[in-house]
Amino acid sequence: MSELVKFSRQDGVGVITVDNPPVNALSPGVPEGILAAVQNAQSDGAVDALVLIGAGRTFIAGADIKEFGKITSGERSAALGLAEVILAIEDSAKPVVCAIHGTALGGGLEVAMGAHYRVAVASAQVGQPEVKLGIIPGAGGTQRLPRLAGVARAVEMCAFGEPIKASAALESGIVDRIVEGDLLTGAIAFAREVIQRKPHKPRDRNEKLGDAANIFAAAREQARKTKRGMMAPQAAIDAVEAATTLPFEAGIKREAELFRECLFSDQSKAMIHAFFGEREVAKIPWLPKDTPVKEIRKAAVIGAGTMGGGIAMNYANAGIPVILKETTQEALDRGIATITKNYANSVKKGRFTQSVMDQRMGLLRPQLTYDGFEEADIIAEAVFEGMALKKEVFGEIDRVAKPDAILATNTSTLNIDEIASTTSRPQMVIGHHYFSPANVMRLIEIVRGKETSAEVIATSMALAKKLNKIGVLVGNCRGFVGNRMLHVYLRESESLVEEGASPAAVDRALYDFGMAMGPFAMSDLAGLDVGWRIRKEHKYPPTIADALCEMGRYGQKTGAGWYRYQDGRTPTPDPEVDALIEKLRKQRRIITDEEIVERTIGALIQEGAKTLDEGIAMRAVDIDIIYIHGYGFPVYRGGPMWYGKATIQS
Ligand code: ZOZ
Ligand code: ZOZ
Ligand code: NAD
Repeated sequence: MSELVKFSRQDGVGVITVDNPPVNALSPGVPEGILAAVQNAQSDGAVDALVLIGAGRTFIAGADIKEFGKITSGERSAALGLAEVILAIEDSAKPVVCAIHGTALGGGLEVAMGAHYRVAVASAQVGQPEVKLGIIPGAGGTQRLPRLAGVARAVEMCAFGEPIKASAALESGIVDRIVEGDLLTGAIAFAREVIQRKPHKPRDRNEKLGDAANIFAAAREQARKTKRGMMAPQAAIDAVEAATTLPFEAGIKREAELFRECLFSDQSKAMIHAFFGEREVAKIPWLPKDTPVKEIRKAAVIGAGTMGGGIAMNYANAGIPVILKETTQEALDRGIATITKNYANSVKKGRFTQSVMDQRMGLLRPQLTYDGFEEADIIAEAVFEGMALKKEVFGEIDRVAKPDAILATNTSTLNIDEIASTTSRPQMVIGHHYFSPANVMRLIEIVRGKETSAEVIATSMALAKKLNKIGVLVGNCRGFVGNRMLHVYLRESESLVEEGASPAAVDRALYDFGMAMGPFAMSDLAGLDVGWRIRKEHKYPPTIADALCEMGRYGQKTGAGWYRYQDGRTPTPDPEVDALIEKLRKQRRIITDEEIVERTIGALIQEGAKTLDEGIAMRAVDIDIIYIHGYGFPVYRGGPMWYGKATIQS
């Protein structure tokens, strides 16, 4: 048996154990090992049934994603041979039971669906998350899943990629039993129960394929909206549809064609880059692995505006009690009202229950004083953007915070070292730069000052994970990485308007490029007054955005900015803005979408390269992850640096 797959016998049952840490991926050697074990078992008189299980923390979490790059570069042949291995499992004359704990994902679930039965512990999850990598299941998943779980469930899992819990898998027929107690013991007992039954091949089970009416059109429409610009979700729907129109073998062939198209696309390369990038950014090569990490049990946030409220929600969502301090009752009430509205929206959408909302609200302590700050393990400042105010606030925090508290600023652009210099402990000061809406966007730019301690950095990275965010460590300069790039991107966007484009045309071109929002809608979301303060602070030349602020148009928060907002968040072009632009613009010429994308995204890429040269960004992938998770850059383009490189190469 191969090193990665072990075989033993217990109670007349052959136990095949995949042991390929950390996630038992189907790396070279694993499919071969499973195949050999299944084949040997057919003539093994001491074995009447087989159990396939994963060692360590999980069942098989999928194909080895690192191998995909070798296939597309031609280093390896495209056939992973997995489909044949799964057929061999399915054709076994002795029943095969897969025993699932942790996650059975992608190729892992496909292997499990080749078996005659599946049992799982209650905490297990199963899924076909391939679309998140820009591909579709390529080893029969789109053909066997609808046969086990019905077409609707299969479309949902293959096209949208979210895993489901064991209980839902049981209900939909993917899993046959939930095992209480030890999984292997339960799986062997189950295998012994079914020894006398003739193994029923999943590929022959056609009874659930008939309920497909309207499912595909509705799923395609939903994917167009929620997976905008991505080819894999549509391909996954096509592949599941093939299961309902073609015999199994032809369906498998169709799936393989679609899988190849996706695998060789630029989209999947970009999304695989982002998958590994999300993990890469957590690794800070120069930070010793044994750097102590402080536990964050209590938090305090200063400022309950656009950002402070969202930051406080992040702590409450993670179960950490959080004080929220403001200067006036009115501002505090407004902040709490926004938090309440955001939570209530999520409850209304069924994201979580009212009792979860109540529990989270219960963790928030709104107040106007520094009472209780002495107990906080972290104090996060999110007051107006102005050095004088930040210094004043940090001076106050320094007096009330306990000695080992982390002092974090959410400043967008200001010098962390200058802020730290007003405290008696600059080593405890760091930037935790969140992105609007702070409760939604997953990025935290973690900005280190020249004196920030290793422990504070390590704790900040660990805290990001605890808050379900992605922390990216960057250096200190005006705007750090993300906003330094944003500055040139917004400046270029405004230049396009000055030359003749409308804000709506610029936004639409960039939305069509794949950005979650165009630059003007995004500025309205962030608050035009924030940029205004920044420009005044840094003495930048006046802009059209400044003129809008002078008219009291701060964006979503005042119901008007570059656009008008009748119902809170939906932008509508406004003749008042058109008139202002007409007055201020320098020329009027026709500007194409190509020019818009080239100039704005080009500016991002160039500035990104500078932050890299200067060592402000550690790696190009850090910039990519910052833009994907902080600014809604399309993941299927891999981030600005990846996109820039790909565009130059093509
Ligand atoms: O890691 C989490 C996860 O979600 N992994 C990805 C699961 C996935 O997408 N599976 C589907 C893969 S694609 C597929 O299977 C295609 C298919 O249908 C086969 C097609 C056959 C082709 C036929 C050709 C004709 C997971 C939930 C599993 C665990 O999360 P954690 O937070 O506990 O751990 P992570 O994410 O930090 O991961 C730990 C280390 O493992 C690496 N890794 C994870 N999944 C991997 C993988 N490496 C290779 N392949 C995978 N599938 C991960 O990068 C990380 O590594 P380090 O070095 O950063 O520690
Ligand atoms: O459109 C999505 C998106 O990602 N947009 C890009 C946002 C972005 O670029 N943010 C960065 C701004 S820059 C920044 O923050 C750095 C900084 O320092 C700036 C400082 C100076 C800037 C100068 C500018 C002049 C977005 C996530 C917003 C919405 O997603 P969808 O389009 O998919 O729509 P939904 O309706 O499905 O929303 C998803 C969840 O987000 C919630 N949400 C949306 N808008 C919100 C909001 N929550 C709070 N406040 C808002 N304004 C929405 O409710 C939903 O949550 P669930 O839980 O209910 O599903
Ligand atoms: P905001 O105007 O919405 O909120 C600031 C809040 O701070 C106000 O409610 C104000 O009353 C309060 N405040 C002022 N002085 C205070 C004090 N001494 N003590 C307590 N509260 C005080 O501004 P915002 O958009 O939330 O920005 C806050 C900070 O976050 C700024 O540094 C900004 O640059 C940064 N930031 C903003 C965004 C964004 O998109 N808006 C994104 C990232 C970072």
